[in-house]
Amino acid sequence: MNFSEQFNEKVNEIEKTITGFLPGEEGFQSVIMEAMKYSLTAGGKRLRPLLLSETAAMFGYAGEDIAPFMAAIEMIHTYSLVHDDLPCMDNDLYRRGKKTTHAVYGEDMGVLTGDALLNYAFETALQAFHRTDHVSAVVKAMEILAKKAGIFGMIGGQVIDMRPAEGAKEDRLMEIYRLKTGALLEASMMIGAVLANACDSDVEKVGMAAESLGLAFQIKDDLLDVEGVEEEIGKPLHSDEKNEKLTYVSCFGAGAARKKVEDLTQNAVGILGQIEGDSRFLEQLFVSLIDRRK
Ligand code: GRG
Repeated sequence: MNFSEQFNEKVNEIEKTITGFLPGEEGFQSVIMEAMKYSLTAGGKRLRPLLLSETAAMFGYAGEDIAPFMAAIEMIHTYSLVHDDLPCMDNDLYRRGKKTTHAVYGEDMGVLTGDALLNYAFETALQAFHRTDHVSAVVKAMEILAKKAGIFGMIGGQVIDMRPAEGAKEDRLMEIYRLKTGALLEASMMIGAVLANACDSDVEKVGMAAESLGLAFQIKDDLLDVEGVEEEIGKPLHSDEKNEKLTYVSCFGAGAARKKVEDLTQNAVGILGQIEGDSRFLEQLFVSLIDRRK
């Protein structure tokens, strides 16, 4: 099988894994379960659960404690998008070619759907304790998940991004990207490594590779916002300009941004190469993201 066949097969499996953890639609509050399902099944690339399971696989691990974390990280990612689309943040009506959650269910339910996904992510991840003999690895994975999603990770990055710029432009931008985008990619790969019982130095290297990948991923996202194809991306272009956001492209130009995406990706691949294990699929995945179209 070539890379894209392997990729499609793995993503199809991930779809089943993730939807299998969704709560049943029941009770007077069933609209919230419906909205959680709507947002979680709206057509994401599933990059974070894929990074998680493939990092574990690189270390030769495929235990049952992985699946709850795969679902949990995608729920956290989805909550961040649901909240990011709200009128008080980016105020977007379309994502992935579909109406955003608040556009379908109302702003009140949009807020609550994000909250529900975040909380349910931890309820889901906790199921890993019932699927492992290696409790300390699951504790470590929970710590990574909580920290990287929070004020020292994704939420922290979003806070800096929402505030008027202070200090050096490039440093500030990179810090936003490292936290807002990179932190969840780092969490995904580090959790995979931790569950696979990788040594501390390998977990650290995996984190460094993911950090570099995260920066590349966000700069590519900036590029897609100015030169992507609206029908492929599934939302209007130029949203950064509309929201007066500084981006790598607006600061340094599209050419410099493309070069940066390649350099950061090669750096990430190089770090993976320093780790013993079969990293071929992950390396191909990293490189494939340079030319992603959505
Ligand atoms: C609201 C707490 C809170 C955080 C918001 C993650 C984020 C911070 C905002 C979402 C918008 C954005 C540009 C995030 C940067 C990360 C990013 C590029 C997300 C899109 O990830 P993909 O491309 O999404 O993996 P799909 O649609 O494939 O799931």
